[in-house]
Amino acid sequence: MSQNSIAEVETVTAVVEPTPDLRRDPRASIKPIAGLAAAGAMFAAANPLQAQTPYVPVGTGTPGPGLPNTNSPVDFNLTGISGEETFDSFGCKVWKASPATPDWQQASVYFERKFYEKNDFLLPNGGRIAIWGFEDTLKSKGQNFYPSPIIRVTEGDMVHVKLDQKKGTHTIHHHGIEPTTMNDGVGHVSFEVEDTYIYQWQPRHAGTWFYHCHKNTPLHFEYGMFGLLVVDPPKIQVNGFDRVPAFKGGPVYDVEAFWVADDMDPRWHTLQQEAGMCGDDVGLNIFRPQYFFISGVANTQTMTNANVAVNARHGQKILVRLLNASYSVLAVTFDKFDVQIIAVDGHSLGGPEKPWNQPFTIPKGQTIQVATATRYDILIDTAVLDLNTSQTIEDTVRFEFQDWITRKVHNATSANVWQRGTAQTKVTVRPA
Ligand SMILES: [Cu+2]
Repeated sequence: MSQNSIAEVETVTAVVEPTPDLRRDPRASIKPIAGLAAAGAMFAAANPLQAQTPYVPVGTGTPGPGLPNTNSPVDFNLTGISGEETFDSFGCKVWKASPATPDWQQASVYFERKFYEKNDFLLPNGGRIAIWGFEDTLKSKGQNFYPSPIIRVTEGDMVHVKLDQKKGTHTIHHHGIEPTTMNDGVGHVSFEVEDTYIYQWQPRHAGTWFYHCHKNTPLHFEYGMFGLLVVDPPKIQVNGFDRVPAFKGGPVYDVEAFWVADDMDPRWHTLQQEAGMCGDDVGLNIFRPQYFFISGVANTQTMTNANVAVNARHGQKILVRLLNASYSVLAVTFDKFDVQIIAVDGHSLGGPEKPWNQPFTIPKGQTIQVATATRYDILIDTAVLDLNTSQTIEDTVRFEFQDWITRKVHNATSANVWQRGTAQTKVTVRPA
């Protein structure tokens, strides 16, 4: 285990080459950033094949079935499923266990996620902070990424995700996937994982989701226990090539980007795992973020960082998967491009499965307001934008982190850029 994430990012960089045609492949274009930790972290499962043309996303799991189901059977009398559930009887006495997965099926895709605690995460002002997250012990063992590595699967996969954790208790909630209660990772309606548990679920709808710990959720999420979860539809053939649309009947895209917004209040990163769970007041109603990140990149670096800034060519379609993992209202504005919202919270707009709704356009200069935990799938079709295709066009994208009550940008007048609740990046479209 290296001392901080910079080395880890360099490790990733060492095994991949930048894509020669500027097609954006987030997992193959990670560059180290001097003085900053964890850039590009969630795309650690580098796959050079993704540099191929045309772009075809690849799942991040390992072919199943994974491990056998050897833990002890569930005692449902001890879970929140059949037991009496009141705050006094259960609220801070959640069942802690490591049961076997009920209704076990053979997996087609297998993942491992192990709890990590990292006390020296480097901040943009040179300070250090404690973060927690999930380590992918199959694809990037020993590397502690923030946000945690992406889980990417295909509709209909039988997915197993083994949580392994050695400190306190935690869970994994695959947000929006809606598996059975025991596999939903919500401690208060089932159990918290004491040692290991294999979550089993089957995604039904392609889209952008995320996963996170659901124990003492506001705190564990703030500590960093989250990552993106992408479900792809089955491949289709376009002009003789395998392609993967955004969803069944949805657009095929050439360039894919991931923007995960997060903010950190350093005071929260000093609290204990169970702080506040038994009704004690530890100040979880007061959130004063001091640091702001897009996809693990501090706001001082997002303009140029290859894991945030997007590169495409005229005529290409760009799909941005945006998650607001911050506790602020996120305001996102494209200065030059009209963009289309084609899915919200993992649910496609339009297409054969959703004939009752439609994608909608956000004109340039108009702000997209994104609540906490919300995902927007943003399509930028450079072919329909009125651009001079012989020139390189740069669009500046502005992010504002607004206080959830006052709606003012956090620390807007701070003399320190790193402390202001703003970030910028750019989308560059070059001649084909
Ligand atoms: Cu946790």
